[in-house]
Order: sequence, then structure tokens, then C-alpha cells
Amino acid sequence: MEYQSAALEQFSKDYWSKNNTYRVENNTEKPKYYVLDMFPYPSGSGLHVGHPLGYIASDIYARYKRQSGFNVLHPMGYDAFGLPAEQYAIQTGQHPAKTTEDNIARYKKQLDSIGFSFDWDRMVKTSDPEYYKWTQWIFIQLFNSWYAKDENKAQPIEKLKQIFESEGNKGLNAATACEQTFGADEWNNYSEKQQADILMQYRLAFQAEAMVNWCPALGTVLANDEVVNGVSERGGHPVMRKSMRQWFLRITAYTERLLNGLDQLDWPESLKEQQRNWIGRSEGAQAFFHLANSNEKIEVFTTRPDTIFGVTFMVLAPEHPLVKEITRPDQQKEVGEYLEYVSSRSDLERQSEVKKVTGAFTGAYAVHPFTDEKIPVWIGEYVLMGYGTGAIMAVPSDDDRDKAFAEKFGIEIIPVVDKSEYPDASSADKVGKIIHSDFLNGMEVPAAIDKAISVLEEKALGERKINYRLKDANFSRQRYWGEPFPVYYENGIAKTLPESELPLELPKIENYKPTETGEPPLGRAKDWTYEGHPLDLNTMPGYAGSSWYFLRYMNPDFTEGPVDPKAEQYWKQVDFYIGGAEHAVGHLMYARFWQMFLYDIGKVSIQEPFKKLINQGMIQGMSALIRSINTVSGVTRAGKDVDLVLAFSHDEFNENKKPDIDNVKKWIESKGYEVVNLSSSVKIGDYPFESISRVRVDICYLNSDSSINDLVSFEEYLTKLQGKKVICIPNSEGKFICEREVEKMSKSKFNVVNPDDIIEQYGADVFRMYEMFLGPIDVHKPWNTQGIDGVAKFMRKFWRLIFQDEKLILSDGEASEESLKTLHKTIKKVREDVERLSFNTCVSAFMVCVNELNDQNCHKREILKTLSQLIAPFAPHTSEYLWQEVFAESGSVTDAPFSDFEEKYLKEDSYAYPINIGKKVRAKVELPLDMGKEAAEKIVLENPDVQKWTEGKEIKRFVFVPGRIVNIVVG
Ligand code: ANZ
Repeated sequence: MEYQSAALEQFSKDYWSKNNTYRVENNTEKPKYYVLDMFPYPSGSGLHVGHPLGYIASDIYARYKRQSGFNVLHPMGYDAFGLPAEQYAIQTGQHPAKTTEDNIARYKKQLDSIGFSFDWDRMVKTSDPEYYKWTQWIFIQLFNSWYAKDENKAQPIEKLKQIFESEGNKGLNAATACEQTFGADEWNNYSEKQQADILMQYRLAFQAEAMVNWCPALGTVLANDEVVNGVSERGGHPVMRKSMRQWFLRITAYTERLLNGLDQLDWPESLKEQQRNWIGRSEGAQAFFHLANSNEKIEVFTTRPDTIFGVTFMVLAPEHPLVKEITRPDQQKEVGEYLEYVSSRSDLERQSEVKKVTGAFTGAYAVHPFTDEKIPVWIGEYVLMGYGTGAIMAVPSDDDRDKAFAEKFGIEIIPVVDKSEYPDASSADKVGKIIHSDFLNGMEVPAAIDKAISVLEEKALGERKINYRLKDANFSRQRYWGEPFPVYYENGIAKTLPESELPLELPKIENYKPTETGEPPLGRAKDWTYEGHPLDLNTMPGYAGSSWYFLRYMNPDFTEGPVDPKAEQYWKQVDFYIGGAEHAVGHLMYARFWQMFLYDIGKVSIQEPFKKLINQGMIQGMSALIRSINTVSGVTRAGKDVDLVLAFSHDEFNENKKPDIDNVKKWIESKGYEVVNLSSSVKIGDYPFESISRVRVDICYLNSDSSINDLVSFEEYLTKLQGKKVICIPNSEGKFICEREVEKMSKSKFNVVNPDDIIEQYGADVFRMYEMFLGPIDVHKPWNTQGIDGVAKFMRKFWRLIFQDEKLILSDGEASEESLKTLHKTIKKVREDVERLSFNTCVSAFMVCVNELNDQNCHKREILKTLSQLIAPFAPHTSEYLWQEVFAESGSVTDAPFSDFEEKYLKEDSYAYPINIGKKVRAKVELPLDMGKEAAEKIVLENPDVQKWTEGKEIKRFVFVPGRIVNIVVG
């Protein structure tokens, strides 16, 4: 029989589902291995060929590990809460749960058709109440915890209350925004509300008033990483800054652990660097500058306290609370106008437009702590309120932005670091000798930094300080389709529901928009109360459910908590995680943070969730384009002028070739039009290129060589697309070729390839192999259907080693030495390449192997059985069928051991000697490795390729280096 993928796939799928092949047990003696994919958000448009790339790679690895004797957990689920389903609900009235269910059903079907070894019994769905019950539970634990810096871990809030009752908060080393200090008596005399407000400032899940990213079009607050270039990542709507009371998670308590943990992880260095930058640790000092004629002082954060004698002005962020207070009356107007201007600017614009220097003088002066000089205080947009203290000491000699500011506003510049010994150093390099700086003079920068800090500390003018860029994570959305907060308000005090009330399920509402009074959609729910108290109206953001899903897969049916401790003891952490690079600082940071918190409260035994991680590259689309021009006149039908669009085959009309007028005429006339004076009408031949339109067309009309499959329907399609009759002008062979361009794969670019179509045409195993064959897993690469035929041909060739004309042609008996060599060298290569996740080179190795076996006319059962075992992780359907039906093995190939190689077959006994003639390699001659010089000389000199270069010449010398090279010196 010919290679018929559909039949093989059916056979294997039936077997797998009947035998629960992919069910994974927790109780086994086998060593464990946990392979995880980033679970998808089930969007309305289904999977395109880019999505499964990572899943195929992880599936190959999971299958390889399983065949190598591991108990492999390889689960899949859905990140099912999120905005698109809700936007769709607003437009159509359909409940997001229904949309989500429909999309999931489609995803499941698509995923199943690719033959993944997922254990679907472990599927989790973040929107399932049985799942989000535990997301809410974790939130409650965060709410009921605070961070003790001395113990360096989360602690129960009850313990904090006891501390406050007996000692107050003086000397308490906790992660908190609370600046107020109190003793035990004071605490005990506070009202319940006052106590609740203080505790709120210590909780790991807390509420606070804060400037947030408000997106009016989406009606919600967005996290920083959901805002790209001032617009929402989803939908591209404008985002503005607004002060609101919000839920936050105190991720900043974990900064040092998040930073230090990175060192042990086997992640790409670039990804770790992104996390380090996001955390943004800076060492320096916090210092105070008193204001002249005032009791107020300005607190600054600086990484360069050594430059303090170079401070010639100070800059406050425009939003700094002191601005109002210190601005002198004669500067009110200017400052007011400046504040107005700044309110229109996003943080991003303020930071990125470095060349734009703006500011205003407040009229106030500070006093230099060491020189007592008066220093003008300015406001400027380049100082951000959200970083450090929102105020800086400006040192124009050593900071570029301060320098630009000083130059623009005519402020003095005092050089304080002599960098003459470091001619290539920039001011950011922290090198040089301190000058004009009193007690720091003559010191090198690093020593001067230390000295400056100790003097500041001695004089109580400042202290050593480490600053982080990382901010507490905003955790509330004013949306419907997310986890409700298990929180109610009793006399204005936020309280969490008892565990017995979980899950707090999303209420049914008629309309998913915010209410008329601007409340979130949950404001529309009837009786949204707990024991008569109002429930919180916010829902959790998308990253809530995805911050711990990998733990739930370990035992999704566990009813006593989010994570089954026994299962966790066994699976511990994800050994290998694969997913998109876009989650570098969002999901991967939050998931690490939640894991560390769960570790602190004793729910997991390991601090880092993902031991090894790789990012798969993006598969780009190959857009198809045509060039078209409008005819204005010169073409008629039934005596009347008509307006046509001419679309050209790319090889007929491109940057280098102008269309052939006779060919154009021929095609127009063949469609029943009359060409009266075409060249004058459209000036083909000297047509200016600017007025040609390049139009993207749907790639579904294209063959794999970019030609159009059915020109008649393509013309109809173009006519519809352009709203005018389009005539296609093919090349001289009657073929119409489209131009191709590599772009992001997207519906709007008509370049989306659906895996279903590929699988239908070529089969799932060819699809899997082809995705891997496209290139190294972690690089971006275009989807180029051209190569798929090669992979399909390879599969057919493999098949024909076993079947020919409906008949099995396997032979028993011993395989030749040559075939054994081919096989074992392939096993070695595939083993090594799978281990280093180089799947594309594995596919090439299979191709080479099949070609060699074919050349050797090898149909040996022994060889082909081992080969199908080896190829099983890549082409599981085909292998399963062969394993059971042809090789008559019992059980699944999934459990057959991964083939091993024997060293004895890897030894080469011949070598293709490069033959150097006149200092150039002119030929290659294969000789046995044990052959001596004399015999070799004879064979080499008789070789026709060699003779071409030696004919008529004298052989002066024949140099033979065994196993390396032959050198022939001719005269
Ligand atoms: C004086 C100075 C002299 C500074 C010098 C730099 C160089 P990183 O490394 O990113 O932490 N800065 C502090 N808070 C700021 C804010 N809210 N907005 C804008 N800039 C701010 O940068 C810390 C440095 O950035 C600080 O050290 C401060 O300028 C500035 F030769 O102080 B420096």
C-alpha cells in the first residue's frame, strides 16, 4: 500500500484512546520528568501553524524521555479568562463562557489531530470554578500574609497583629509602604478601621490608591506590560494615567529572591537579563537636601553620591507632592503651564524623548549639605515620580540628561570627576578621580561612593539604599470575565470569604459593559453580597490563573488544596518549559513569585517553578502580493469604454521587468474585450512605478511554488477585492506567479496557514516533521510550503522501504554491515541532537538515513524496526502503526525503549582522501583506512578525476598522509 496518512492516523488514535496510552500515573518507581508548554488562550480564530511549533518540540522531547525510561508529565490546558471573549460578549451578547467553550472545543480538535501525547485527564481551564476556587484561595493566603524581611519569608498576618498588640511596629523589619510608627498602646487604642488600614499596608495582597493605566475603550486598568507604546497591547486603544483604588500584589517583597534565583536557572541568558532589567536593582544612597527658609527637605536617590560636590541644581518630578508647597508666587504661572503640558505626556514619551529638554523653575532653593551653597530647585519631566524618591540631585558634569538641562537653562556646571586617564569612558562608567570635592578629592570613583555614603550616614544626612525598578503588581480589572475577588466589605473594611464559600462564582449578568455609573460589570449583578455585605466588584487579571496552573496539573482532582502535596513531592518542578518570548517579564515573573509564596506557606517544596526553559521562535507568514494597474481608457466592450484593473504575474512585471504589451493585449482580448489603444491609456512600457498598487492576496489561492492554482476563481476573487473587473496577465507559459514577502502571520495579512489543511493534505506526521525541519527551534522563520513536499517525499520513501505495490517487502536475516552502519550512525546523531533540542537536524538525519538504506536496497526487518522506533517521537502515528501491524509488537511504540547505538558500527573503515594537486584540492578518492602508500598511489593516479589534472605532467612527488590527505606535486 502507498503511504496513506489518514488511515495510519486513525489506527493510532483509536489505539491510544482505547488504551489510555497517554495517561500518566503519579505512583511509580520510575524517575519523573515534567515537560510543559505555555497553555494557550483559546482565541476565536483557532490555531495557525505557528502555534503548535513549541508543542511539537515539547512533544518530541516528552516522547523521547518516555522512551528513555522516564515517567513523563506532559499536560495541556487553557488560559481561558481574558479580554477577547468578553469583547465578543459585549458585541454579541453571547456569554463568554459559551464562546470560550466553543473555542476550546475547536482547539482540542486541532491539537488532537497533531498527535500530541497530552494526558487530557489532567486538563485545567482557568475559568473553571473548580480551578479558580484555588486561585481565589491563594489570593486569600496572600491577603492574610505579610513579609518579614528578617526571616526573609511570608508570615501569617495573625502573627503581625500579635506583634502590634504587644510591641507596636517600631523596629519591625517588614515589606511595607507604612510610614507611620506606633507603640502597642497606640495600636490597641486604634479603631477596627484604623487597624485594618494599617494592616492593609503590610498584606501581600493589598488595596492602595495609585496611578494606574486606565484604558477607557476597554473600561479597565491594565498592567504595565499590557501597555505597549501608550496603547493597550490588546486592541491598540489609548491608555491614560489615573489615580484609583486598586488591588495590588506585593511582588516587591520578593525582589532579591527573584533576582538571585535566576542564577540557578537553565534559561536563555537574554531572558534572564530581561528579568534582571525589569527588577532593575541599583545600589546608591538616599540623601536629604534641606530647603532654604523652610522646614521641608527634599529626599533624593542617587547612584553617584561621590558627585555630590558637582550638584548645581535639583529636579523634582512634576507630580512630586512638594511642588505645590515650594513654588514661589512669581513662578506659579510658569509652573502651572508646565504641569499642564506634562499631564499630556506618557512615562514612555518622557523617558524616550531624551533630546527634548523641558522644565520649569520653582523659585525655591535647597541648601547643599556640605557646602551650604544655595541650589535652585526645578521641575522636569525627565524625573519620574514612580522611581526612587521622585527627586534628584542634578550633576550636569557627569550625567548626560542633567548636562542637557543645565545647558538649556544656563545653569553652572562644576567638573568633579577627572576622567583623563580613561579617555574612552562615558559618564555612566563610574571611573575617574574625584576633584573639586573637599574630603573626596583624589579618590577613585568606587571608593569615593563608599566614603560619601559613610559621611552622609555619620551626619544623618542620608543612608545607603538599594532601589528597584520593579513595582508592586496591579491585580484588579474592572471587567467581567475573570476570577471574582473573594472579598466583601463590612463597614468599609475588606474581609475575605471563609474557605467554605469558595469558589465565589461569577454571577450571571445581562450586559457585560460597565454600569451607567461607571462601576465594573459586576455592579450589574443582583444580590452580589455576602451575608448582606457588598462583595468586591473587580475581577482578577489574566495572569492570576496562569501563575500557578503548572502545579495543578500534578493532580487536578485534589480537593484539599491547590496542590496535592504527595504529587508535588514526586513532580517537584517543571523540568523543561517551552513557550513564547513575549512572556519574559509578565507570566514568568508572576509565576516565580507565586511559587516562592507557596513555598513560604509550605504548599510546595521548591522555590523555582521552571528549571529549564526555551523560547520557540515565531513562524512568520509568507504573504502573497500582486502588482496591479488601472486602465483608464483604451479598452472597450461592445463599443463602450471600460475601466479595468490589470493584475500581473510577478515574473511578467517586477522591479526589473516591464510587461510585454503583446502578451497583455492577448489576455485582455481573450476575455472578450477589445483593445483600442492600450499603450496610450496605461502607458505600459514606461509606466511610473509609484502608481502601481501592490495588493496582498489570500494565500489560499496559491500552489506551493507561488503560482495560482485556479486562475478563474482567483480573477473572481480579485474582482471582488478591488470592486472592479480584474484581468490577470499570466507569464508567457500561461502561469500566474505571486510575489512573496515574509511578515508576521496574521489574519489581516491573508497569510495564515491552518494546520488542518496541511494535515489533510500531507498527514499529521509530515506536518510535525516539517515544522521541525523549518529550522532551529528558537529562531524566527517563515512558513514556506515549498519544503513540505520534500518531507512528504521522504515519508513515502521510508514507507517504500517496507511496502511496495501493496506488498510488504521486508526481509528477515542479517542486515549488511553497511546498513547497520547507516542505522547506528543515525541513532547516535538523533540521540545527541534531541538532547540538545536540535530537532531540524534530526529530520535531516532521518532523510540521509532513508536515502542510504534505499541506495543499499535495504529492506531488513531488523533495521527498519529500529528505525521506526527511533522516528516514533517525530512521526508517532506512522511508527505506532508499523510497530503493531507490521512488526507485530504488543503494546505501544511510545513505551518501546529509545534505540541505542553500538559503538562498533560507528568505526569508519574507509576515508575519502582529499587529493591536493598543485596546492588545490582537485578530487576526492575513497580508500580503505588500512591501505598503504604504494597501493594508494596506484589507485589515486589511475582515478579519472585525478588524471584530468595530471595528464601530460610529470609526477614529481606523491605525499601520502594516512587518514588525512594526499598531496601530488606535478612539474
Ligand atoms: C546624581 C547622579 C550623578 C546620577 C551622576 C547619575 C549620574 P539607575 O541606575 O537607573 O537607578 N534618578 C533617580 N531617580 C530618578 C527619577 N525618579 N527619575 C529620573 N532619574 C532619576 O539611575 C539612578 C540615577 O538616575 C540617580 O543617580 C539619579 O541621578 C537618577 F553622575 O544622581 B543620579
